[in-house]
Amino acid sequence: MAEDLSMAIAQLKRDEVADAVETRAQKGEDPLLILKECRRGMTIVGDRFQKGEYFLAELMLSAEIFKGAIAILEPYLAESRPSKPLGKVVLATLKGDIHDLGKNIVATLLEAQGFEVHDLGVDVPPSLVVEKVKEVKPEFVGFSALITTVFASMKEAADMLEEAGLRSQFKLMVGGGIANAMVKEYINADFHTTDAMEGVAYCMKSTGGK
Ligand code: B12
Repeated sequence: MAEDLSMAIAQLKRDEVADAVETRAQKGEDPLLILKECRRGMTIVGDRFQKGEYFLAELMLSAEIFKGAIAILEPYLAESRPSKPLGKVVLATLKGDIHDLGKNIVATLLEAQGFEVHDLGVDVPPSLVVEKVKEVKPEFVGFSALITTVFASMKEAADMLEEAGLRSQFKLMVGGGIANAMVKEYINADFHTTDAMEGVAYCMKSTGGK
């Protein structure tokens, strides 16, 4: 069953994916597990793209199919939203990178846990992050990074935040396909992950939640 959904995404079967996600969510399956399988399918799409078996058109179609799956899952993911905000989070995919599917998932999950999320979008100039941090004074800033060319923008944003004297006021997280210990160290972040739920757990723990 799990294989089926990943493969349906990998094979770009839009209707099959939507049907499977809807049916399984309605049956009460954990939406996070369903999401994980969808993501596995996207990894296969990425591998095929890298091998030259898929082209940009297929990448774009996979993104549409994935977005459809998220739209179906969103109400299930957001079910337990508490009323009082636990803290504020500024999220961004920085200049040079337009991938946002992962960032949007993190935003949904953080909101579901009661965080106030300020999502700056994609291809965000580092100066905008600094402005937003000054304005909302978040406890967390999260960068989403999928493509290696975004390293420089993330470093620039982190340095600008440091120079503005803001860096000690929040925890910096980096997530997405290229987030690893080396990237974390390079931008002097506090936390890195390739899993949205780990990011949410980190925010919960840091704010004294479970
Ligand atoms: C879909 C896709 C696209 C779509 C994006 C649509 C969109 N709205 O996002 C489109 C078609 C636009 C696209 C374009 C390109 N893409 Co693309 N794309 C992908 C693909 C297939 C899937 C990415 C994805 O959405 N995965 C699903 C999400 C849910 O996973 P995720 O982002 O990792 O997020 C999870 C976690 O990481 C975490 N997370 C994410 N962010 C954050 C942030 C925080 C704070 C936290 C806590 C957690 C967290 O939460 C999520 C859930 O757990 C990947 C393949 C892959 N293996 O990733 C390639 C891939 C990322 N793309 C790639 C490339 C090369 C490109 C292009 C340059 C292609 C081109 N020639 O034009 C352009 C880039 C344009 C640009 N300037 O950004 C390469 C990048 C290589 C590299 N390392 O630099 C990849 C890896 C494919 C490959 N194997 O070659 N792409």
